Amino acid sequence: MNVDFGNMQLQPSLNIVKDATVDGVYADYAGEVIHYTIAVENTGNQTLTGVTVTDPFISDLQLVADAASSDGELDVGETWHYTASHTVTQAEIDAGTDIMNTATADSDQTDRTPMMLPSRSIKIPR
Ligand SMILES: [Ca+2]
Ligand SMILES: [Ca+2]
Repeated sequence: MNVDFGNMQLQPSLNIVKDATVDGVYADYAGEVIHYTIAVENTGNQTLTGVTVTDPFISDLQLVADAASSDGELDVGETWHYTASHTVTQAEIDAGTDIMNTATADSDQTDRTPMMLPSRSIKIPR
């Protein structure tokens, strides 16, 4: 049996968006917590499975459990949300360098080019 898919091409695609917030404009003391929200959207035309988000800088990355994520499949047009945080260290304050981190999203269907998000920086006062 032949099935004609016409010109339909499978184009798996992910988009990742991240935001970082901290009380006030700056991370200005050790122990202050930076909160991250990460959203991963299926911008292609194929259901994505095995979706992972990694960020070596933050340790408590958690998928928000909801109707969209509960089936383990990131459907076309669907967005999964993640939360994470980082507690500012004295060493980071002393270094005076903006706190940057980079999240990467991947899936079974998009394994050739993991989607990397440009670093989002939190300023440390100088
Ligand atoms: Ca602050
Ligand atoms: Ca789903």
